[in-house]
Amino acid sequence: MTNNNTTFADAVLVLQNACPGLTVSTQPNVLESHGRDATRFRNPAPTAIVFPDSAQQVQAMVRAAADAGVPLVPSGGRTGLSGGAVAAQGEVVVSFDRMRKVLDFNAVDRTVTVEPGVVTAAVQELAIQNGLYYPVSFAAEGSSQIGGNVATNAGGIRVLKYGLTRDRVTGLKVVTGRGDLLDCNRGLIKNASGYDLRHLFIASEGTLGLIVEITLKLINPPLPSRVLMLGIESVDALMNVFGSLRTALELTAFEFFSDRALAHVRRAQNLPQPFETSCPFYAITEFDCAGEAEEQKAMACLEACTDRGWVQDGVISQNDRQIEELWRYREGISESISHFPPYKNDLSVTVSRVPEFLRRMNLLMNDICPNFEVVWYGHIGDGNLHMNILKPADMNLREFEAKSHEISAQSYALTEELGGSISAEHGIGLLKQPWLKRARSEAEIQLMHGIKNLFDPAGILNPGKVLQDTNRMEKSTA
Ligand code: S2G
Ligand code: ZN
Repeated sequence: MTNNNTTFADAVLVLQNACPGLTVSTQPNVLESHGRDATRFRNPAPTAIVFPDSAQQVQAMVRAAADAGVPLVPSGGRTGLSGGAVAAQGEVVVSFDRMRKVLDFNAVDRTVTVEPGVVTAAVQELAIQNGLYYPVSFAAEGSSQIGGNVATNAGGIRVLKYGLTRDRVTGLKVVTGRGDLLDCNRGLIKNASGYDLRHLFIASEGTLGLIVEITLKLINPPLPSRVLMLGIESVDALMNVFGSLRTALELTAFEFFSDRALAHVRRAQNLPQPFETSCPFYAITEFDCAGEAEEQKAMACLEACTDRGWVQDGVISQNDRQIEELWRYREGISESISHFPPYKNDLSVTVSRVPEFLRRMNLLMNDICPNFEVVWYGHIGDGNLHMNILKPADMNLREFEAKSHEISAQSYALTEELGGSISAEHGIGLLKQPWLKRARSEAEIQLMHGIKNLFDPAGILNPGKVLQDTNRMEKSTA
């Protein structure tokens, strides 16, 4: 039921009446595909999927939904990893698949303005076609949508040099839960006219407003780069190599993964052993290499790291094809373990705390869940580590989630002790909502509820995501 006893089926009529021409689907296969994201811990159960084709349709629809108390779940490329786009309680899913227009490219401002349904890779391609570069890059970029990237502040592999999606957004049009259309910052570089509301909506996961237009700042194309893949003996050695390379070179990325991650991605993608030596850890790093000078610096640094025993073995790319081949070892990991499925922990600490965090978390995992396979990979360069617990084949999903939840009670307490976050880039969504208090103080959570009530007084925007839904409490499993 909605707030005022409108049944969800009637609710769809309410939306259609308010929004003539609105495309609606209740086809079972569409309800299934569009009622979820990339997570598999909740079964999709939306009432309908609506496909608005303009900001005006979104506005009319949100106003009607707010009046009738119809919960709306925004949905982009459905690549999310925290259940943020899952509709498991009869909500109406708002898909942006029909809002895929590139509205403007400005060569002087070096900006592109797009609708939320434009795929990330299409923005990257458009930048290249205009002699520029959109630097946010990650494995799902071929299907994720820009609106979802902004809603979760997507990071990816080159945050070390280029920052996150937030750093690229210069303008944002958003329909709030009141149905107001806000035009935040209007593409300006400087604008000191009060609170920058743009930054409230970025990473709000569709709980404060529905993003209907984004202006993104593009940059000069990167210098030619080279990629090193290195076999590393220990966590301390990994951090020593990172420190040495970032001192000697301009790094764009410094990623790591464990030997287990390598085994999974090699099996799934039929990749050869990268080099002769097998090691507990592997690093993949990319650096600007305009010519001979940088290459020599890289080789000298590598030699020094090898002499110190930090690097056991390694390979350097000789051409663009090899750059792509080496990145496959890192970018293919997520896909290679998705079938288990994994219970994903997207954790971050300050870079200086990575060694202690990795060491203590590994000891904790060995102690409390020695029979679970834990696969590590992630972005050492920005302190974001992905700890994936794989579901054992003989354990059912519910039991696995319950056991993983018990593990989280301890792993998130350790993360909190080290001043870290229980969600670095995937968002809180639905699945991490019970653990929000591990990353944010009670005072902050209360303020977030106040902000939520201000922008979405009817509580219809993605209820139960990020914050506990005060209207329709999902039983708290914390
Ligand atoms: C990564 C992608 C999703 C995952 O590979 O850096 O953020 O599997 C992830 O965690
Ligand atoms: Zn990541």
